[in-house]
Amino acid sequence: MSPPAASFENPIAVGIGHAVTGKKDLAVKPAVNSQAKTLAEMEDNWESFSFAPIRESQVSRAMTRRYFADLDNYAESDIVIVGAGSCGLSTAYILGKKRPDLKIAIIEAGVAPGGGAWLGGQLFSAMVMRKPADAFLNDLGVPFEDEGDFVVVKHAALFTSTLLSRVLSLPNIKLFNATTVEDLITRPAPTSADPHAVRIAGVVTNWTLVSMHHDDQSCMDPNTINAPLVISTTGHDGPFGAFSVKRLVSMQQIEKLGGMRGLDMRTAEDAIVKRTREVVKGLVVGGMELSEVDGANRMGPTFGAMALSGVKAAEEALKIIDE
Ligand code: 48N
Repeated sequence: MSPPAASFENPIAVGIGHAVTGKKDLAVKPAVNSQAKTLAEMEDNWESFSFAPIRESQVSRAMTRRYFADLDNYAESDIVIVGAGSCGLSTAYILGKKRPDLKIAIIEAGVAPGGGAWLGGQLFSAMVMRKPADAFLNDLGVPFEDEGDFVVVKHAALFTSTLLSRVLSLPNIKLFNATTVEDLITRPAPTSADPHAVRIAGVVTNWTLVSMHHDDQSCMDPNTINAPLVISTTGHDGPFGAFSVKRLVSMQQIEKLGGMRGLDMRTAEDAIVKRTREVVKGLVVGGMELSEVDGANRMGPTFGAMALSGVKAAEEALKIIDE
């Protein structure tokens, strides 16, 4: 008989015997705090060092209970953000701060969120943002060097890790990483112009490794999250880039993609921020995914438009949610 289930209240399961071996497990003594209370107390004291006792099942339960409680809680979300790159995270940061009453799920295909914002460009580390995006950095508390018309964050990872930590510390936001949105939930929303029009009503998800292998496996059915509003910021790059807008074309909700144009920093960033919007009912698109919709130019290694597209996407979302 396996040991009684541990619980959040009583984090200790006492081993009472192993069904398989029949041996009496050593009772896991009630956890005691390890001797040291501060790092200083540990120094030069390693021979007497020990961690508090643990049982492997406690670790499993500590992880799985929380994960599945989150899945249950966010199965009905107020907003789903697809893609945790610089635009998606900026959107989440603004929304999560402004509206602690909203339940926001972020779905990120990569194990590591952040998208293309861990490096400034190519393999260089400094991140450039053109003014007035420095206002976002000030709000976030990220230091930068002022170069007149633009500012430079000494390492892109400083921006992305700060933004990520702010977002993940918000109680109304849950990040599901290593998870892909592989389809959109739709509801009929016919209009006089299009009797087949739909509105987006949530997302269809799967483990990313599963989403990448539908061609060589079958019947790996997905999971779902219902939400009245989806904000798609899936970028233009990578295995799933521009996912949602490509799906809108295949569902015949938009006729065709404009296709991202060549690099022109001077026009690209203004266009992306200004055009961040609800592309079809229930779906706001921001960041570089938008360049694929409208045929906007790309801007290359300057990130102000990603941050401010996130600010605009949050604003558009609140207009829709509060309609
Ligand atoms: O960083 P990205 O790719 O996208 P954005 O729009 O947040 O930022 C774009 C920016 O990094 C640039 O491309 C810069 C400015 N360069 C421009 C240029 O001209 O070259 O983040 C998108 C995130 C990624 O983390 C993907 O893994 C994720 O979205 N993603 C998805 N997550 C879940 N489900 C999906 N279907 C999906 N598709 C992409």
